[in-house]
Amino acid sequence: MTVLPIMRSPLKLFPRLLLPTLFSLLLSLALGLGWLGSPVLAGTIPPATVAAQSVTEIKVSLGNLANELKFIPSRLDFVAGKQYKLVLDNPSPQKHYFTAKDFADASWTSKVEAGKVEIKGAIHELELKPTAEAEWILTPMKPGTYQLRCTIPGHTEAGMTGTITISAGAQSV
Ligand SMILES: [Cu+2]
Repeated sequence: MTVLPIMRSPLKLFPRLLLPTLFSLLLSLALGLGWLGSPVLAGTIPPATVAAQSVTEIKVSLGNLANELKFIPSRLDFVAGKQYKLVLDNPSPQKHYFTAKDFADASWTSKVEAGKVEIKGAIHELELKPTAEAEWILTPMKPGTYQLRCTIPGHTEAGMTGTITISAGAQSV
């Protein structure tokens, strides 16, 4: 029905010329948008960068208000090659250590932020005083099972330990 008025129009040649022209115009538009759209998107957020920038946050408390000697949670699971923000806090009335040397050696540390200090380089142990908080941004690299403990005398023995795993992730890169 919509085509008929055109075909009845005095310019009888037009329908045959006009329709292909319209189609090619639409096609050019679609392609043009595609050509314009792709480089712009690729320029701002390349897929590889999106994957690299997504950070998984894991929170761990060193002790608690009741002053129990434990990490909460006591089991931390990571996937190799992914970036994590390990958020540590100490809600207990005494200081604790987050000691995981082998895990730290098996990971690539981007930085540690605590208070107004930003620490870069190898980190094996973090001391958190009461109410302290720290953020450890790292990428676990070497799959395995690693020990976590607090090295304050008596705390490991009292059960202030944990298990950290790094599993081999889907290495798509
Ligand atoms: Cu402790």
